[in-house]
Amino acid sequence: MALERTFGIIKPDAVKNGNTGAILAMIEESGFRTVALKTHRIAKHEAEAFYAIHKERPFFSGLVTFMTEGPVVVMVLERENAIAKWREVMGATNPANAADGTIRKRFAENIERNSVHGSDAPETAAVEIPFFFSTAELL
Ligand code: FUP
Repeated sequence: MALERTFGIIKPDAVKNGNTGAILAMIEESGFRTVALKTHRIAKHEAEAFYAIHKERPFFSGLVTFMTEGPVVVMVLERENAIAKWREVMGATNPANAADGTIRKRFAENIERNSVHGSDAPETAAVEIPFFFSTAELL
């Protein structure tokens, strides 16, 4: 199977709580190569654009406030079947439903402050990767 790339974020709750290193270790132990990785402070207009698909949802403004409250780590991860595998390692959106051994089960506070983001399909990854990374950063 061919290598695939996905996009991930270590969200403000996890960075603030000092869980960045543990999450990166879980990523590497799961066989991903980090193609690109950097810290970033997401601006309000960036969060609104990134989550535009949710703009009519009741949680949208809280989500934007949360994603802009502190620094995040944005990253591009590569392995076979990367998109599905990263979603598996992350666990369910709501940590109450996340499987044992997943990042969200271990670190997430609740459905909003849920520690990590991952692209949910190839079309999403194709938009999310260039949202945060230039071509030169991905060489
Ligand atoms: P996921 O792909 O697992 O990140 O989940 P969604 O795309 O459904 O939701 C994106 C983000 O919106 C979640 F990570 C957290 C937030 N959210 C809420 O705050 N409340 C909800 O009820 C659903 C999602």
